[in-house]
Amino acid sequence: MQRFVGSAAAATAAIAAFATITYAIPPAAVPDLIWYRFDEPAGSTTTRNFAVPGAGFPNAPVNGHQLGGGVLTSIGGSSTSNFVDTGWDGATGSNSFSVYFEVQNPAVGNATLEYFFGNASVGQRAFDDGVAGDTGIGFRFGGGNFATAFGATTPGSSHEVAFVFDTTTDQGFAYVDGLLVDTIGGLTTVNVTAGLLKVGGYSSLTAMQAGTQLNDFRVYGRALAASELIPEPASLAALLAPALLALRPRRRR
Ligand SMILES: [Ca+2]
Ligand SMILES: [Ca+2]
Repeated sequence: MQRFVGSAAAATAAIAAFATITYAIPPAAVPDLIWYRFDEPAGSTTTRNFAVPGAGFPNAPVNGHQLGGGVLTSIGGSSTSNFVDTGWDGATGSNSFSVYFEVQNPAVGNATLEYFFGNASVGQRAFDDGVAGDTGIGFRFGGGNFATAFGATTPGSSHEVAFVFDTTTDQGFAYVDGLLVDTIGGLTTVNVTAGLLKVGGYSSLTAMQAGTQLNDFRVYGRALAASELIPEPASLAALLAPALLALRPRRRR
């Protein structure tokens, strides 16, 4: 009995530690185009692109929006002056691509159409409200049809979001916290015009809602597989497994 209590205490401590983990495990693969971790100290005016080999600026200018606390925090306003300048034209041609990011939403939402990122030259854009609904993020892969990350902008919530465009099957996918929530087809490969991919805003339209925080923003020049986007329950189980295995010998004593 004493041993069991000890094991239970260890398990409780382990679970308490895991409870501090906010997000599921991000994709293991290093992005090849864009990877902003936003870990620069407050007041920094550029953010490093950790992608290998990377596209655009190695240190991307951060206009308007604020760094600090390991995230990018939106100040709202216009995307004309408030955005991260990737320095990359965003044109992926007929190649597949994927966008992954973490978002923390303000405690109080709104009904205003606001933009998270996009490339105006092709109308490729991610936005909340409007046709994305009150708590969704819609992404028009090439300016046309869009997939929706349902629930991704619920006020006060934080989520991992991924949009995957597989040009070999001409399908678009939206994932929230590793779970596939939307699949669309018939996109056609229209993402061919050079322009500028902005992060934290889009074209000259409204930047993402003030107080919205982005983290771990990634662009891959390929379609991420579903197996690379690990759902939270699965990742929690993976984290718990070593602790549970460690408990087993004690229980046998
Ligand atoms: Ca960070
Ligand atoms: Ca909004």
